[in-house]
Amino acid sequence: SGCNSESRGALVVLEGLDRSGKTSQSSRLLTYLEGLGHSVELWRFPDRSTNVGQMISSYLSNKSQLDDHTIHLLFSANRWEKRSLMETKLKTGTTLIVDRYSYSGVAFSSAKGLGDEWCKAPEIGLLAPDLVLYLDIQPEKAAERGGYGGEKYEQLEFQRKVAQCYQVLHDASWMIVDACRPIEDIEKQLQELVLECVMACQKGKPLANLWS
Ligand code: 2DT
Repeated sequence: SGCNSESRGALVVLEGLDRSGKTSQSSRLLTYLEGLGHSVELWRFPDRSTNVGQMISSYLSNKSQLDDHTIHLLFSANRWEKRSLMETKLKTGTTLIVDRYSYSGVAFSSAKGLGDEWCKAPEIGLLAPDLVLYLDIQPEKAAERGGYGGEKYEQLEFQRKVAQCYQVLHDASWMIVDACRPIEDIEKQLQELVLECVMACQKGKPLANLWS
């Protein structure tokens, strides 16, 4: 199934509101690609394992307070500190399934009122995803699924704003997936989209930088 070590891996990002199913679909994709014999890893942002990630985690669990601009830049720094490893993995043929990325960064901060362009600026030069899978769900429907934890941002009113902010971020790399269908149907659709993307990257689709 094309495990040619000369070819690069794909950068696949899952985005969507809280409770849209990103995390469970990400792990299903991992299992699927592993099953086909691909080299693949599951990543997520924020990556709470680093020093910066711990500051973010403390902020999200309301243990510390930070100015909106400051936390925005920390989220971005948390991606920058992983950029070179990300590039190495991709260039050596590993596909990365990434649960949240720069789009979460821009959508959540602009939902607080920070300007779009200001929010995008620190993301310039990070690797551009080959495919963004947006799990589309109405904020009210997501809230009905229950299980909002106690973290910052996990409130219906704020999620409504985030949903609006995601809307303006769509580009050619996005696929909007209806996240209200049965979980297996979504899984199947994602498998097809990701496989096609992985093939395109194997065939030499160039790696690009944000925002392109
Ligand atoms: P989870 O770990 O449950 O996905 O929640 N966020 C995330 C931002 O505000 N900016 C970012 O750059 C990223 C990656 C989304 C993490 C929360 O942090 C928000 C939900």
